[in-house]
Amino acid sequence: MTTSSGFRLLPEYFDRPLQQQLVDTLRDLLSEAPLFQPVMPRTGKAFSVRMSNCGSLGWVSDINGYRYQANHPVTGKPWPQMPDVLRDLWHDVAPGAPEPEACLINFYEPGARMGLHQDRDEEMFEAPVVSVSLGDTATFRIGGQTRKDPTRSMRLASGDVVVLGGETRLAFHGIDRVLDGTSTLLKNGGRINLTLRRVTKPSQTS
Ligand code: MD6
Ligand code: FE
Repeated sequence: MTTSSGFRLLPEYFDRPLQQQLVDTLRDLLSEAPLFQPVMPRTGKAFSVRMSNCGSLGWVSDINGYRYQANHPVTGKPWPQMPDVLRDLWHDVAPGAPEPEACLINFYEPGARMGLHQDRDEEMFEAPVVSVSLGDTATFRIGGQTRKDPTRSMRLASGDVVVLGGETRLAFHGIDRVLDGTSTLLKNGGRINLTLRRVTKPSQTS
């Protein structure tokens, strides 16, 4: 077993009934904070995924750059609270880490992908990034800390949890493809990925 600081893939961490509950929770949450269409900084090219967030901070990308902000870019409202089931997951797989502040919700329609990237818009990298996959299986690629490092691929199925911690916290990773029709969890198919992060440094006094 790998240590809590490195890379971990926890297959079917959430069983089917829990996945279903999570989807129901997300449906309510997305009616409050609808999916929006992010675009790349500078070029304005649309991402192939749509996004939303929950928690005190949400990750957004627009023509001006990538950043965390407290409000939904379209509705202007604060992001909905992070559900307890996701906080519980965080504390289970990242024991001792400060509270998670952001949960990015990515929705992949069939055909959507996510280019190789690092998660590095946070102010601290000591806490891991924890992800949950729901719906259709995806091909996930992960490499090293530079774009040129060799990569390996693995499938992420519904209910799987990935932890990028330690030396893999800044590893390049992405989604090559989503395998259409591999899950019946989402009525209209597609895939949801949730990524939980600590964004700010915890205050020294607390
Ligand atoms: C995805 N995941 O699974 C994209 N980032 O759709 C990520 O970008 C990711 O799975 C940080 C940590 C784990 C991840
Ligand atoms: Fe990522």
